[in-house]
Parts: sequence; C-alpha cells; structure tokens
Amino acid sequence: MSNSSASSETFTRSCPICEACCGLRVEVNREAKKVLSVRGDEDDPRSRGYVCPKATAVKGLYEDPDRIKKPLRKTADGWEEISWEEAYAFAGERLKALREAHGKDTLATYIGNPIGHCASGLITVPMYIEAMQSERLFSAASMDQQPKNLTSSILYGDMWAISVPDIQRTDYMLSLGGNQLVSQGSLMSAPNAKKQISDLQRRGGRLVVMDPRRTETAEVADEHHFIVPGSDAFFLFALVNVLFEEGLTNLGHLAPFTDDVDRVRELAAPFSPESVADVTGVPAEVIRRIAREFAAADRAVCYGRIGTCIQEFGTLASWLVDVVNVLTGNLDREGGSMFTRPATGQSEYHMWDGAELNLGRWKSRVRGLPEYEGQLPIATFAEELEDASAGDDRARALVTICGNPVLSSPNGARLASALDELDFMVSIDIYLNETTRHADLILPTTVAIEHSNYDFLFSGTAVRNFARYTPQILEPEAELPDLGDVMLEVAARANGTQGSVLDMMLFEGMLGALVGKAGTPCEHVSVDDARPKLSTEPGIERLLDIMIRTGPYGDAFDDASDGLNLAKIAAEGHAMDLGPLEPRLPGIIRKDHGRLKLVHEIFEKDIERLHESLEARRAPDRLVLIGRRQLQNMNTWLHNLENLAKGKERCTLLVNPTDATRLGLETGGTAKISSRAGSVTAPVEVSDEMMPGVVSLPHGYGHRSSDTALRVANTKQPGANANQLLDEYSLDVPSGTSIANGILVEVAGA
Ligand SMILES: Nc1nc2c(c(=O)[nH]1)N[C@H]1C(S)=C(S)[C@@H](COP(=O)(O)OP(=O)(O)OC[C@H]3O[C@@H](n4cnc5c(=O)[nH]c(N)nc54)[C@H](O)[C@@H]3O)O[C@H]1N2
Ligand SMILES: Nc1nc2c(c(=O)[nH]1)N[C@H]1C(S)=C(S)[C@@H](COP(=O)(O)OP(=O)(O)OC[C@H]3O[C@@H](n4cnc5c(=O)[nH]c(N)nc54)[C@H](O)[C@@H]3O)O[C@H]1N2
Ligand code: SF4
Ligand SMILES: [Mo]
Repeated sequence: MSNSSASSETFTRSCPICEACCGLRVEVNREAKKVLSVRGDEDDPRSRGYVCPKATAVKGLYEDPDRIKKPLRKTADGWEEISWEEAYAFAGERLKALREAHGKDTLATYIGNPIGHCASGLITVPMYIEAMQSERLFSAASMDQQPKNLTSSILYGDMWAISVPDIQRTDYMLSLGGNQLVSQGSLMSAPNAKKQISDLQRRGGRLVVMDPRRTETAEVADEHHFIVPGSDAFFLFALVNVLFEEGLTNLGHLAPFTDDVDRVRELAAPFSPESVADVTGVPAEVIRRIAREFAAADRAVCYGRIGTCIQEFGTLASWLVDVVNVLTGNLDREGGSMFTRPATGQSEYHMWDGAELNLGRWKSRVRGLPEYEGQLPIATFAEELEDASAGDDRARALVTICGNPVLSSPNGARLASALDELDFMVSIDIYLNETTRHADLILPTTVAIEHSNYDFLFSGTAVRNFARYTPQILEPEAELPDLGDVMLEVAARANGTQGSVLDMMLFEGMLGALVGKAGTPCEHVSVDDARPKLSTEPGIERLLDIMIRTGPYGDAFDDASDGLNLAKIAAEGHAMDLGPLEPRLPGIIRKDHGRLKLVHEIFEKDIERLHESLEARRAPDRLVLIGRRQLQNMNTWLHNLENLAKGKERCTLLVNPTDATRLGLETGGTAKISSRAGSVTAPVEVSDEMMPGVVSLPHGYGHRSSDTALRVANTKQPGANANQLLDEYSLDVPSGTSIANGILVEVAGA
C-alpha cells in the first residue's frame, strides 16, 4: 500500500525483527533509493501504531555501510568481491568435491534465527535439507525452544503444536521465564506487550511472573516472585501436587480424550510445596496460593518461555506448563492456552502424514547424542568439525545461514577454532562478523525492505489469528538475491544443478501435495485446474498462494468463493485479522488416535534426573548465571546500528546487593566471571532486581575481533561473550538443548 507526495512514497509492511510482527509505515524516495522514515502503522489492526526502537533497524540495516552486498571470497590478501556466477560455481564445486571425497555427512549446515522472520528462507528449508542430504544439521533451536518442540511432539504429535496464551481473554496469566516487555513476547506473537498486560489488568485479570530477576515485565505485573534458575519443574510439580491434594483439578472439555491423569498425580506426589520451597526459593504458602488462584480463575493460562527452556530441566518444565493447563481445563479453551490457526495451513492435520517421534534416528558421531527432527544438538557442533574429536569422520564443509553461533552458542572459542579446521565454509549473511570471518565465501542477501515477505512462522504463534503479506519496497542492488534464492542455488550447485530446477521442484511438489488432498477443501480440485490460477513467476509468492488457497481460510481455487488467496491478503495492506483463537482439540492431535496421553517414558525418565539434582541444588552459597535480553538488541546482530548501539555500555553483570557485599563488588567496578567453560570480565551493576545467588549477563556481545567489519559494534558495544561461560556438556538431556540459565559461576572483582 502506498501513497505518494512529490518524491516520497509511504508503504506499509510488517517489522521483520522480532516475533511481534508490528505494522510499519515506511516512507521512501524510490528514485534516490532512500528510506526517509519508519513509523508505526496506526491502521494495523494488531499493533495500532505501536513500535519499539528496533523498528528503525529496517532503515539502519538498509543503509549500514558495513552491510555486504556482493559475494566476498577470502584470499591471501583479504576479501575480494566476486561475481554471483563465480561465487555459486565456487561454492558448488567445493561442496560437491568434498561430498564426493568424504561422504554426504561431511557437509554441515547451521541455521540461525533471522530465517524465522524471512518467508523465502523458511519455505526453502525443507528443499535445502533434502538436497544437502546430510545428517549434520544444526540450528539455534537447541539453544531456544527445542524443549517445547519436544513436549509438543510427544503430546500432540506435532513439534509446532505449541499453544499460546490467549492473553486478550484470560483472567489470570502465570508467566515463567519470559520478559514480554523487552522481548515483545515469544511463542505468543502479540505487539505492544505492555498494553496487552494493562488491558488484562483493566479487565480485572492478574499477571503473575516467576523470574530470578525483577524484570521490566515483573515491574508491571500484579505479582512477581523470584525463582531459583532451573527450578521451574519443581515449582510446577508443586502446583500440580496442590491441584490434586486439594481437589482442584477439573479437566472439563479435555476429560473425554485425556489419559494418564492418575499417573501424573503419582509423579507429583513427592513434590509438595513444602518440599520444594528451598530449591525453588518460592515459599510454600505462595505456591499453594498460586495453585488455588489459578484453579479458581474462570480463565487462566500458564505460560513458559526461554527461561524455562534453556535450562537444566527445560523439557520437564515445558511439559508441566501444559500439564497445569490441562489439569485445570485451560488448555484449548477461550482465555486459556490455545492453538493458533495460520492461513498458510501448516497447522492443519492433513498437512502431515505420520506422527512418529522423530528422535534418535541417527546420532552425533562423537558423543552419540540423538538427532531430533533432523537436527543435532548445537552442543555437539564444534566436536563434529574437529579432527581431534571426530577424526576422519569430521564435517569438512559448513554452510551457515543467517546465524552467528560463535557468539550465540556454548563455548564459542572452541567453535571458532573448529571453524578454522574446515576445508570449506560458506556463510549466507549480510555481515562480516565473528562467525562469517571464518568463511571462505560470504554470500549476502537482500534485507527486509528489499524483498517481499509473509509472516509465516509467527502467524502460527499469534494470540489472535492473522495473515500478512509484505511487498518489496525498494529494488535491491543489482543481482542481490533473496535468502531463499541463495539457499536453493547453493544446494543446487552442490548437486550439479541450478536453483531454478529446485524452485520448480518445490512448486510442483507443493502443488501435488496440497491440491486434491483427501479430507481438505481442495479434495475435488485437480492440479490442472489449479495451475492456471497461479503465477508462473518463480519465488515464494506462488508457493504462498498454494498454501493459502488450500489452507483453512482458503478459496480452494474457486474464483466465486470468498475464501482467501495471496492477492486478497496482499490487498489488505495491513495485517488481516482472522479472528480470535478457537478450540482445536482433539482434532490436531496426530497420534494415539487423537487421545492426549499426558505421560511418556521420556518424561518419567527425566523425573529421576530431577530427583537426583536435589542435593546439588541444596549446596550453600551457590551462585548461578542467567541471561538478559535488552530492548535495543536482537541476539548478536543489531549492535552495528548507530542509534541502537549508542548510550552507555549495556553488557553489564547485574548482582544483588547481598552478593555484591559478600564478593566485594560495587557498581562501576569490574567483575571476573568464571565457570567450568571459561571466564569473561564485565562491568558490575549492583541491583536488588536480582535474586540473591543469581547474577545476570546479557548474551549476544563479544564484538572483539579485529578481522570483522562491524565498526559500530566493535567500538560502541563490544561487551563480553556470555556464552564463553556456557559449556557444551551441560544439557537438558531429553531435548539436547544447551543450558544457558542457571549455570554455576564464580564471580570476583577484577
Ligand atoms: N546465553 C544465551 N545464549 C543464547 C540465548 C540466550 O538467551 N542466552 N538465546 C538463544 C536464542 S533464543 C537464539 S534464537 C540464538 C540466536 O542465535 P543465532 O541465530 O546464531 O544468532 P543471531 O544473532 O540471531 O544471528 C543473526 C545472524 O544473521 C545475520 N542476518 C541478519 N539478518 C539477515 C538477513 O536478512 N539475511 C541474512 N542472510 N543474514 C542476516 C546476522 O548478520 C547474523 O550473523 O541465540 C541463542 N543464544
Ligand atoms: N529486544 C529483544 N527482543 C527479542 C530478542 C532479543 O534479543 N532482544 N530475542 C528474540 C528471541 S530469539 C527470543 S527466543 C525471544 C525470547 O523471549 P523471552 O523468553 O520473553 O525473553 P527473555 O527476555 O530472555 O526472557 C527470559 C526470562 O527468563 C528469566 N529466567 C532465566 N532463567 C530462568 C529460570 O530458570 N526460570 C525462570 N522462571 N525464569 C528464568 C530471565 O530472567 C528473563 O527475564 O525474544 C525475542 N525478542
Ligand atoms: S516490537 Fe518487534 S516487531 Fe515490533 S517494532 Fe519492535 S522489533 Fe519490530
Ligand atoms: Mo530465539
């Protein structure tokens, strides 16, 4: 949507930086290829004009003089710009040759977070993986939501069947390990978290926050309780214990298809509030009261996010969040925890043919850790590349796709030297940063304003159903391709073919899979009827159109229908509201004949580990580290934008006053933080927002390499790499997720 005056035109689009997907109004001069301003779009039904400071990154990234726009090849004399054809030929030759010499698993891939915000990248992933054929796939997932994916795989047979808080209709929200005011909500896309919370409170509802730090969200909550990092499973088990002990369970509409309730009661029996008060730091009477109030609320929702995932018992905590919702009848109920229904159909039952638990079909070579949904834990990344650990069987080539694992994953120093052992590394990225500096070849891609987009992933986790297409606003520099195009071309060349061939396979494959499929509205449509109604242009638009037309709100290729297609969504110019969340159970359970089996041996086994951890948790003077997100950051990569990097140093260690006194630290001083994995230094900020015994250092910093091209980040916000403190051997065992929150540290003045 555009309106113009003189040389300026205004377009609306969705913000691609975080999960909220706020609506933006972007004013540009197309002729001069300049972004004049970026503001909130008041007409967007979701965000209503709200934006956070990171929205300006849409302009900042486009203009950043450090952004890479041409393929770069590493030479003895530094980086050299080469043509796209040379670059693809080089990548293809090297990948192909290494695979031929050392087998398919010698090609490793790492996929990072920004792909989640880019439809062309996301839609291309399955084809890319198929073409690469390697068992060595890594991503940020095992440093993020993987425990939740695993519990959803087990409970519902779909790793993405993750219910989200119906925050707009609930009366009581119990939030563990999320800081919505800063992150804008994760696995709960809901712009303007502050307003979502104040609306809840205005309706008479309550927000209760469990967090080892009195966060920005805790400040506006009705109640905040410190909780010892990594102890959420104890706390949640204690809630379950009280629900049973006091007769407060009421499964309601879930009862007819839910099993194992008695087993849950047995498993929760040892965890009375009194028995977990010391290890959780939450007084028994508070736990009891929360259980009673949660059960008494008309509509309540328990929600857990990153603090409950990248911790010692991420899987159990993620599972128990669902258990609490089930036992109180709040799963899949208005005002409870509900399943979003995106227009692109990825959450429709018919999309999927089976529901096996894809876990352990192969193992990592060095440590023998199981794959999950085709990925190996990020904790095994470095060792799978090293000669010293994997020997001849190591991965010799690596493709990184918008990720910066040297800063984002555990023991970045080890990973950095492992990257230097590779025979070939190609990075699909827009910056020469701590990870991509190890590459032999960097392939840049368009940034948001230069490509069209669709909120594919996050319309699947929104607190109200929506659909949104974003058009391209400015033409990119000559030949600069979109992320999906580069991924396809690299994968194609590794197989001696062309990206256009894979694009056609993707299109034909999707047509064949979705059109005419039994049990869908497209059951009686033939591929030949559908084809003429679709664009002949390669790229994501026609793929999205197939998904939408065959999806739950689709027109099923019937021109007379008032159902959706991509053109209708695009014509909306803003997010298209598709209404409040609606109940979807038991329909979306893809296993156990639609029965919700609450208990699985994976959970039972891990409960033993939970019991065993008690003793260590009771050790006196335990000091543990947690992370911290900040409004102006996005993981490792927005520090190079002047307006987001300005201001005082942000990578500080927060320490509670009692600990500071004990450790001899004061605000403005420097602390040395050491763990089993390594040590870093950071400026100290003494603050009672920290729970005693817990210190906090944000992740994503550590911009200290002289051979990167991050002029602003390296000077304005270099910070320390918190992940140098994380070791690659501490895991949430069932999901293989790395532990970032609650690791033991020692802190001393430096
Ligand atoms: N200690 C600790 N560590 C953590 C976390 C934590 O809470 N604590 N959180 C974890 C989580 S949740 C996540 S998601 C991971 C993130 O881990 P990563 O995904 O590895 O890290 P990012 O900083 O998101 O990496 C972004 C990369 O993508 C590039 N990029 C950005 N935009 C584009 C684009 O449009 N195109 C291309 N081609 N490249 C682009 C950037 O230059 C950068 O290299 O970090 C994890 N690490
Ligand atoms: N501004 C900004 N927004 C972001 C990002 C960013 O880097 N910056 N990253 C995006 C990404 S990739 C993600 S995954 C999401 C994450 O979204 P959130 O999960 O909402 O993000 P965090 O702010 O890391 O919140 C985690 C909270 O868990 C707390 N915590 C730590 N350990 C524990 C524990 O053991 N138990 C409990 N109960 N709490 C604990 C921390 O103190 C913190 O307040 O945010 C996204 N949004
Ligand atoms: S909250 Fe997220 S989506 Fe909204 S403007 Fe900020 S970064 Fe963009
Ligand atoms: Mo994340």
